Amino acid sequence: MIGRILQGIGSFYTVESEGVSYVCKARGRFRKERITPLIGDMVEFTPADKDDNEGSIDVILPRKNELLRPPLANIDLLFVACASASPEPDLLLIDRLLVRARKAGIEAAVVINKTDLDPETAESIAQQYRLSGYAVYLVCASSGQGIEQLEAAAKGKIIAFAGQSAVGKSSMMNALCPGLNLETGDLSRIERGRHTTRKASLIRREDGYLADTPGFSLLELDTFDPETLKDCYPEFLPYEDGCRFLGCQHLGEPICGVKEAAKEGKISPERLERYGILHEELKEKWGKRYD
Ligand SMILES: Nc1nc2c(ncn2[C@@H]2O[C@H](COP(=O)(O)OP(=O)(O)OP(=O)(O)O)[C@@H](O)[C@H]2O)c(=O)[nH]1
Ligand SMILES: [Mg+2]
Ligand SMILES: [Zn+2]
Repeated sequence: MIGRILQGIGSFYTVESEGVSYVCKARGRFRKERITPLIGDMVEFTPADKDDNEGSIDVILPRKNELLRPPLANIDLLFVACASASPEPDLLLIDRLLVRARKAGIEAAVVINKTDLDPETAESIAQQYRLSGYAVYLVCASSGQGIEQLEAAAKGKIIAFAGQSAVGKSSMMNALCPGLNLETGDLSRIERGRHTTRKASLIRREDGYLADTPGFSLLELDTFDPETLKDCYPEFLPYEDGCRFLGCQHLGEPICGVKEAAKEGKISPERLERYGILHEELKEKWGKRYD
C-alpha cells in the first residue's frame, strides 16, 4: 500500500492511506542505510495483519524536498514565523530559515503573528521581507485577523510552520483548523524556556495538510560554499548587473549594485547587513571543513 507519514514516535510511524491511519515500524535496513523516514514522506508499507505481525514501512518514495530542521519532507510551502513581540523577533533566525528553505528548494513565506502586541514592529519587519520578494502575512491568531489570507495561501498544499518557540505556530494552526485544539503554551511555561510542541506532526485537513513543529531558537546553517549564499537572497539578483566584479559578494567590493540598491532603500539594508553576518559565519565553517 502507499501512504503518507503523519507522525513518528521512536521507530513507529503513523501512516495515512485513503483516510485510514496505520501504525508501522521502519524496517531495520533504513537505519543501516542511514535513512530516516520523515514526516510528510510518501511510503510503500505493509499494514499489521490479523496474526499480530506489526506493520512495516518498506520503501520511502522519492522526496520532492526535505528539511532536517524541522524534520519534514515534501512540503509545498513553509511559513517562517515570528511574533511582533513576546518573544522578541529574531530576524537572523528568519533569514537562516529562508536560506535553508531556498537551499532545499521549498517555497517560503514570512508570517508575523501577534500583530496586536506591537503593530509598528510588525509592519517594519513586513516591509523588510516584502522588499526581499517574499509573500508576507500579518496575523493575530488570538483575534483571527489575517487568518483568511493564510488560509488562501495554504489551500490544497502541504504547509508547515517553522520558527522560534512561542511565536504562536500552534495557535495559528488552530485558527486555520477550527476544532483542531493543538496544545498551545501558557506564558509561565514559555518564560521557563519550555517548548510546548515537542514533536513534528502532519495534520490532515479537508484541503491539504498542516505540519506543526516544535520551536527552536538556535539554528546553524549547514556548511556550504559562502560564495553561493548570495543566491539564496532573491532580492539581490535584479541589482547584480550593477556590480563591477563578476561573482561580487556584495560585501566590501567597490561599485556594487546590491549595496547601492540598499542605500537607495530598494532592498532592505538591515537584511543586507545580516547577510554579512551569515556570510562571515559560513566562511569560518567552510574554512574548517577538512579539519
Ligand atoms: N497576544 C497574542 N498572543 C498570542 C497570539 N497567538 C498566540 N499567542 C499566545 O502565545 C503563546 C504561545 O503560543 P503557541 O501557539 O503555543 O506557540 P508555538 O509557536 O506553537 O510554541 P512552541 O510549540 O513552543 O514552538 C500562547 O500563550 C498563545 O496564547 C496573538 O496573536 N496575540
Ligand atoms: Mg507549538
Ligand atoms: Zn555586489
